[in-house]
Amino acid sequence: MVRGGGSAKAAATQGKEERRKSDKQCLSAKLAESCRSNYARVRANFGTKKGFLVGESTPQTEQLIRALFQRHDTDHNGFLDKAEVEKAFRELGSLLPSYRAYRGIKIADDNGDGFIDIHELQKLVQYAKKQGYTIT
Ligand SMILES: [Ca+2]
Ligand SMILES: [Ca+2]
Repeated sequence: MVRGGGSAKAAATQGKEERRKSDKQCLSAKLAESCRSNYARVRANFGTKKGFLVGESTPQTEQLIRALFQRHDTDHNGFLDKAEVEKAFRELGSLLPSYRAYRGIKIADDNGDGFIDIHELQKLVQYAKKQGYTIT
């Protein structure tokens, strides 16, 4: 019996499904080794495409950093205070989050009230980007 192209397609779909499942496991279980190699493979694939090279800054990086800062407005008052900025830098992997928060606010806080509002956020994002923080 000759197998048609249909079964090959079905197999491919199944493979995709499995991959999606394993991604979900990575997120929920945070269980390391197999997931890490999974991500490494995905990243290696992306690495060959322009714009996904490590260290290259993309608009996407900027958006992700911005989103991260916005997520750290934990009291949802529309401003980032120093503690919130500090937590954001810590999540970015900063070794000196307190110092980064101090510097970042000093640079970005145009009206000098000690808080970062939505208009000042762009400067803070630029500062973070300049320090080489990236989100993958
Ligand atoms: Ca806040
Ligand atoms: Ca301000």
